Formats: sequence, structure tokens, C-alpha cells
Amino acid sequence: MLIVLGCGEKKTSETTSVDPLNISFSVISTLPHEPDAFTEGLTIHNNLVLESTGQNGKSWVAEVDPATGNHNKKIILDNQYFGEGMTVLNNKLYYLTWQTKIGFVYDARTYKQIGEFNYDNEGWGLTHDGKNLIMSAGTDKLYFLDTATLKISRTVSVRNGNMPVKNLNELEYVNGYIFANVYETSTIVKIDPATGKVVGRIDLSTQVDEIKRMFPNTNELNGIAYDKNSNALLVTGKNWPRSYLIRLQ
Ligand SMILES: [Ca+2]
Repeated sequence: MLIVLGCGEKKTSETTSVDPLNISFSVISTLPHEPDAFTEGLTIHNNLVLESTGQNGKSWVAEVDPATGNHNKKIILDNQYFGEGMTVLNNKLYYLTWQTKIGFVYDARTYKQIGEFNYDNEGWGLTHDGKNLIMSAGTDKLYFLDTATLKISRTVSVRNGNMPVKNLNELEYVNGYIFANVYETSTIVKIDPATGKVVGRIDLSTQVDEIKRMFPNTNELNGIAYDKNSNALLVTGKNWPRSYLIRLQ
């Protein structure tokens, strides 16, 4: 009995010690980030880092200078709106709100509002695959929105094996896969958009621990932008004074 138990315990520790889906990475550089930014969206468009933020009265979209962290606010939401994810597709900038369930559409060059749309779920993360907007809602679902109608054309349930991956937050579409922050964790998951299957995981606990130790009043990891030029991901978190440029192995 004891031997059987002992073998079982050993096997468990062996299987949990190595994550077969783990994607290793190297930190290329550490960059400044605006500590006042409650980061909800991060993307790179036309070589500009764009960031969107949340919280009522503190929600904006800005162009960010990655070298200094200084930002130039382009859109400021009314106090009634809690901003969320943001992306740019076909010269339109889309900016979600959380529980008011309204998405705003802006001309990506002038930042003038040109439309709005509604959705039934909460608004969380936003990215695109070049054709459709892809939206998260703090659940295990990813919603694909037709840009002509801004209605849901397809829904995918994200699974790690058979387990739903809930709390999907900020998103970034990179080379045929969707990367997603998982709310209140140090993990970014890599998702196959066709099936919803988690095919990889990036463990940023070293960076999260470092931030929490140095800046105890910060919030969770959130924000992924793909930099084509350096083939790297820019990642940060809510109110983090730093962001990290990382290259996946
Ligand atoms: Ca993003």
C-alpha cells in the first residue's frame, strides 16, 4: 500500500514538473511604461505602439513612445465608460467598453469617432486576424465579429485538453495563432483559432514576481502586442511601470 502510494506521488510530481506546452522565451529589453495606465489593450500598428486603458474617468487610447513610456492621448472616453480592448483593422480603430456593452469605432488616422456597435456579452480583449475582429469576454469564449455588420459570425470555446480556459483577457493575433492573457494569472496561452485548443503557454511569473516585489500597488499582467520588426512580443500589466520585450523560442 505504501509502495503504491509512493509510486503514485512520484509520478504526479514528475508529470507536473514539466509543462509540455511551455514556450520558453528570452527578455530582449525592459522598457518604461506609464504607471497611470490601467492597461486593457496593447497593439502595434504602423510601427506605433497603441495602448487602451480602463476604469471610469481614466479610459483612453494613446500613442506610446516605447523608449520613454510617454504617451500622447488621442481618445478619451466619457466618465460613464470603462474602456477595454482595442485593435486597428483597415484604418479603423475599435475600442470596447466593459459592462456598457458598446464598442466605439474611430478613423485610425484622425481618431474621430465614425461609429459604434453593441454586443450582448461583456467587452474584454480585442484583436483581429486580418479579416474578423476577435473578442474576449472574461469567459472561455472567443467571438469572431464580421467587420461589415459587427455581429458575431463564429464562436470558439478555448480548451486546455478538456478543461475550459476561463477569464480570457487581452488578445493578440500572431502568425495564425491567438495569444491571450488569462486574467489574474501570470500565463499567456497560445490558442489555435480553428479549434480553440491551447497549443502553448508562456509563463511570465518571473516578470510578474519582479514587478510585484518592486511595485506592490500594481495590478495584473495584461497587454500583448506583436512587433513584426523585431519578431517579439511587448508585454506589460495594469499600472506596471515597466513593459518587457520578449522573444519566443
Ligand atoms: Ca493586443
